[in-house]
Amino acid sequence: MRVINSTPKADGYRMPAEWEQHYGCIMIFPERSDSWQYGAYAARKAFVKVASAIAESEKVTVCASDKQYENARRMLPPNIRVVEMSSNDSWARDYAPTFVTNGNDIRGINWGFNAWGGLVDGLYFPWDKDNRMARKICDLFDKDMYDFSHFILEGGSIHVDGEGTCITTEACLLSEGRNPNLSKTEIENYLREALNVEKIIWLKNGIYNDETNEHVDNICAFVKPAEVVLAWTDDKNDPQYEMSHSCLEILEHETDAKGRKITVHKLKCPSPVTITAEECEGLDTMDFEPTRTPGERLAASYVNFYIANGAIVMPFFGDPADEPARELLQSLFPERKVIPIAARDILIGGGNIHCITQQIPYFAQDR
Ligand code: KQY
Repeated sequence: MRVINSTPKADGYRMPAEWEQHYGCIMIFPERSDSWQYGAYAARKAFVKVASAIAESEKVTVCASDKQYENARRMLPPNIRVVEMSSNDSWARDYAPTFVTNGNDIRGINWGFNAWGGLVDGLYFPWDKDNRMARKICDLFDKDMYDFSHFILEGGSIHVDGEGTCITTEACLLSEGRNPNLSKTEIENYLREALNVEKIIWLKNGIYNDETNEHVDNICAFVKPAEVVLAWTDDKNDPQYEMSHSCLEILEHETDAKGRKITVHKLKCPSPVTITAEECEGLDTMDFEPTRTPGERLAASYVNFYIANGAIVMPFFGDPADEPARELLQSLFPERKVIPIAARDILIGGGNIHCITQQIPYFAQDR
């Protein structure tokens, strides 16, 4: 693996949109017992369902620790590749490489990772193994790498349309724990160079109580050029109401990189999902403190879906809003089968299906 001493923009590489046909997906097998209740047993089952649904239409590689390797190999179907790789947790979107393509070759971007805020408001310590994963995965796929490790960014904090537009949130990218010495303009310049975009749309915030400092991939996602879905609620008493309305206001007054107005599809959230005492009982402590407390609201949103070549793999929460959300996504992606997965056991870890999957574009030898 070569470390490339320039930028994707300078070399004519760009981050593709998630709906573009692609090679496959990377995931990381869950294990840590302070993130995932009851020793991550139920989380592993949910991850297997997600991986299997994605593998119906593209290649899936799952990274598992030495301890979990045999278990992962046994639980995952044979068409899924399992490789041994150490990590601190299982958020492939955030610290597997962000891949860029020139239409033929692909290269990875290695962002700096500090567990969503480092010593300011990070979610665990240490994060060194996660921070090494982008390099290891570039090596695994024999792909060259752009080194942006001096810039802290997680893959879940950006969404692109593949045509020059990036959406992100101020709450996350301007947070104290990431790049406190960079101005908003400097952060924009990093995004322009790395993703090869011309326009960055800044939403103010994301989903209420989202511990990533409100990643965009939970609140708003492109579904096609100049069209997004936005997590929504009509309940004025819900703190999410103001947050979603503020995003709508921004999106309605924005255009994308090509000057198009943006169509917004409201994707109604489930009723607030909270963690139970029994689920909290199943979580180990971190630094002698409980990681969650009974009644804590989890950042549940249907926007956190994955676009596979032949499917939309979306979270279900056992809520009356599940079915309308499925119908909306099906109408937006008529060529893909929507596959709902019961996702509570993933949500307890702090994210959802988009957060645990990272996409890999096609590269020459696999076309
Ligand atoms: O991308 C994400 N949503 C990751 C959340 C990490 C939570 C750690 N408990």
